[in-house]
Amino acid sequence: MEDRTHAADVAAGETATVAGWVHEIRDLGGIAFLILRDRTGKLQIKFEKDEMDEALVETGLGVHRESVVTVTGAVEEEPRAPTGLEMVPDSLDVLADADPELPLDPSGKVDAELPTRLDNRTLDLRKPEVKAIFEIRSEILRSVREYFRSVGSTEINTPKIVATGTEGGTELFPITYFGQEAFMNQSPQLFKQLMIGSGLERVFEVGPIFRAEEHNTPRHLNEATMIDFESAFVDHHEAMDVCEGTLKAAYEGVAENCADELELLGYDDFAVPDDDFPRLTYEEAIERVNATGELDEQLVWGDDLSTEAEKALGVDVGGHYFVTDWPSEIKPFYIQDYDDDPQLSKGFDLMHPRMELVSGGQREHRYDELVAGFEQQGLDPEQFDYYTRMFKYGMPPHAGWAYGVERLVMTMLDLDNIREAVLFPRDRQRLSP
Ligand code: ATP
Ligand code: AMO
Repeated sequence: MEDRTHAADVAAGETATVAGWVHEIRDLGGIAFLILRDRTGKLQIKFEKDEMDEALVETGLGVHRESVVTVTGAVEEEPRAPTGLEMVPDSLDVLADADPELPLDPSGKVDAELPTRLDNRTLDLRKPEVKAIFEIRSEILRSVREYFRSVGSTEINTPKIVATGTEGGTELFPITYFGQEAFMNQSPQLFKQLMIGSGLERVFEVGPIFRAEEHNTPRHLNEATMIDFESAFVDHHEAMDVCEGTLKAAYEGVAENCADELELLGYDDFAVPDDDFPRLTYEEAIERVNATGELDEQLVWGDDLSTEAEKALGVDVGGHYFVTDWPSEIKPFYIQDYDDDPQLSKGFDLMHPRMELVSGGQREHRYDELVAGFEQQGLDPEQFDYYTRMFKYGMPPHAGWAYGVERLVMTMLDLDNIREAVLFPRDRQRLSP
């Protein structure tokens, strides 16, 4: 519609054509209002029954809520209108009628439970505060891409149908691939590493990952989006620098470009983290968490950080922080160990006080050590030949990491459930829409 003006852009004294959804009809007797809603906001359309064409009044006030209409008319100043402007219609066309029985109320007057909202996501997203989450998610990805460009990183896309898994702790979704066993990929890990030996050197990917997590939690999905980064000729500390820069760039982008969305979500004090994120070693982290006295059972060296431990440490630190130098045995085979202490790895996690956001580390780039690492973790290096082989032909030292996008959105906006941060979540119960 070439001549369409958005609700937020109409000006008094002009004739305009607006298009959108019927948000509400308020009939006061002699006068009635149709509130039209589009992507940018709302506009009041005034119907003075005795002074206007009867057919126009009938169509305008007979239309069901959430129908799609286009209206042409003169825009006038009206201090009593919510936006200070209203339109007096010359014509109104119903482009798509809506059933009067709505499965949820997009005006937000009647609350709906999350499952109902997700079953009717199209209608749910008509609520400005729900739409705002996805505008912010889009801004996060835009600013992250811009940041990656500023650090000389090339965007790549790697296969999602693969022959092997990489992330030990989580199950794979099997599929059949022309009679052969195959899986949905859990992580771009091995492919992004293969790019380190290529001429690209420094790469990133934003893409889906699939994990057959059996459990149902507010912070796990079975299909999630990851932001992966991998760079040649850096160590794990330099990788953490980029990881921290990425998060700050995402917050800055949102602070700069999503003021309206933040306001809708009730943020008047949205803060971009500006301090350096503390880098605790794993040993310091468990000592610190034990000292809080919050755990029923003290952690001992070798334990993973439990959900309770992550929470207690989060409260104690009070902001984002890294945990570095993890015990080798709880980190994957591709993470490099310290030469002088093989029990200790160069893996790290970035934590938000509420949960883990990132895993990463310095990678094992030496062929013999890599193959030995497979064997130590009970994996068959033969199966990974497509990956290990390339380590024989000049693989530079490298490091990298991956963010879960939904967790980034969830922690940034303080959402209770990760499902709020994805349009069509996949969990144990939910396969459609
Ligand atoms: P990732 O799975 O990608 O590593 P994560 O935050 O789930 O990210 P995990 O290592 O799986 O990290 O788990 C972190 C901690 O959360 C572990 O101590 C684990 O016991 C705990 N945890 C994982 N899943 C659940 C769950 N469903 N309920 C309670 N605690 C859980
Ligand atoms: P990891 O398995 O820790 O590391 O995943 C990285 C980050 O992805 C997010 N994430 C998830 N988010 C929602 N639902 C899930 N089921 C889920 N699983 C993971 C988390 C997590 O911190 N290959 C390594 C990364 C690397 O070393 O570069 C990896 O996949 O935010």
